[in-house]
Amino acid sequence: MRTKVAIIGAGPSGLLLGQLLHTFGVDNIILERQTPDYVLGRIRAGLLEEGTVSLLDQVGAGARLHQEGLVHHGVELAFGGARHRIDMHAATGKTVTIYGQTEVTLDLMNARKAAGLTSVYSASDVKPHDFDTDHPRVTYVKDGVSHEIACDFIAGCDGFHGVSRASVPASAITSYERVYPFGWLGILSETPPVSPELIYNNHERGFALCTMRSSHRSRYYVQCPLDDHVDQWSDDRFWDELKRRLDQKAADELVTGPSIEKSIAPLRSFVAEPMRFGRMFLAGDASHIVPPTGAKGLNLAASDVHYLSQALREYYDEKSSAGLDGYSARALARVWKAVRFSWWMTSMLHKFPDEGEFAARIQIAELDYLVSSKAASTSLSENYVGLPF
Ligand code: RFL
Ligand code: PHB
Repeated sequence: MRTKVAIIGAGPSGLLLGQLLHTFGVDNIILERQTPDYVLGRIRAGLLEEGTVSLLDQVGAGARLHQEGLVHHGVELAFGGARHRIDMHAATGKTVTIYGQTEVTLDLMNARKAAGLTSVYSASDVKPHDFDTDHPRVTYVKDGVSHEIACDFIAGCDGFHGVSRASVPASAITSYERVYPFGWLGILSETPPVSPELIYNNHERGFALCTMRSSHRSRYYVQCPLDDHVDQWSDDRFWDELKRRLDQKAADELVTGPSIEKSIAPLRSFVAEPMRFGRMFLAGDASHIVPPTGAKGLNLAASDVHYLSQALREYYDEKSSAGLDGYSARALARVWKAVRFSWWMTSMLHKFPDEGEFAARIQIAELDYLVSSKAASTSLSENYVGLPF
């Protein structure tokens, strides 16, 4: 088999890259380790920046998003028992859209199917080869049979635990990492959201986030110890802990119900540099991870593949390698700003087990400044709605 771009991973970055390349006439094949149902079952991100929405529009995968997505103009910060609204739209003229990653993935899968592009699911032992030469290849095994794809370029869109970054010699890559001493326990429930906009809560018992997937489906998170297991968290225990971390009005209005999903995610900031190794390019979680506090992970995956697809279009249409040569620096400049924002939001909103009352008071002072200063709340808004790309 031969293709121009072999894409490893059918998460949001691989699928969106595949569709963008298709609109530019660049053929591509996607290799994915899991089944489509497994990929669709991963409940993750829920908040899209305008830039991400316009990329989905650009590839013809935005129709359902515009029908079902919830457009938010503001966000709430709760601390010291009170809630404070930040009007992001007034500050920036921009909004964010609540639309689940599962739905984004499904829409992109359907667009790929409609375009008749090749995806190989349940591909095992996927390996990139010879990306330091002009003739890269990817090998994989499907149903016990070995296959090889010859290509011009490889796109490593295979997430944090993928094979692409792991195939690069250690001497060629530098990693930067911060691991946080807590996780997020999240549940999904078929209940109306407690409030029309998201509420980020700083509380002495720990952080809590009220978010949603639709007008009748809620998503809530509470900060929990890293070594907690979901089995220790009955639904009743979760709702009780969440209520204790909310302001009185939200606690009174919270509608509880059985969870339909419950999981714990560790929090990490991670960046691997560079994002290009010869003819292999990394994008999305394969090259960087942010804690979910700023809702940036999926949106960074989208800006990476935007830059990469532009560079590949330039290569094929204009015979210029300038975009490919500049990809890593261009993507990383945006990545690091989102890494900074997500780290800052995480630091300001969570209870750090090894830090005392001084750190807690500094957090409250910062939050108080944020909601009372136009400059500070504009800065938060600019980052939250997404820096331009
Ligand atoms: P993904 O989604 O991990 O997809 C990678 C794909 O590659 C496949 N794969 C392989 N395929 C073949 N061979 C191999 N050897 C392979 N190894 C792996 C995997 O099966 C998978 O299908 O990475 P991608 O595409 O870069 O997308 C990144 C996003 O999924 C991620 O950044 C977000 O989910 C992060 N995130 C959030 N991002 C936001 O923008 N807004 C949010 O509100 C938000 N909330 C979240 C989040 C992530 C969370 N968790 C659990 C990590 C909330 C949570 C709780
Ligand atoms: C979500 O809806 O799952 C979500 C929203 C905002 C975040 C993190 C997660 O910061």
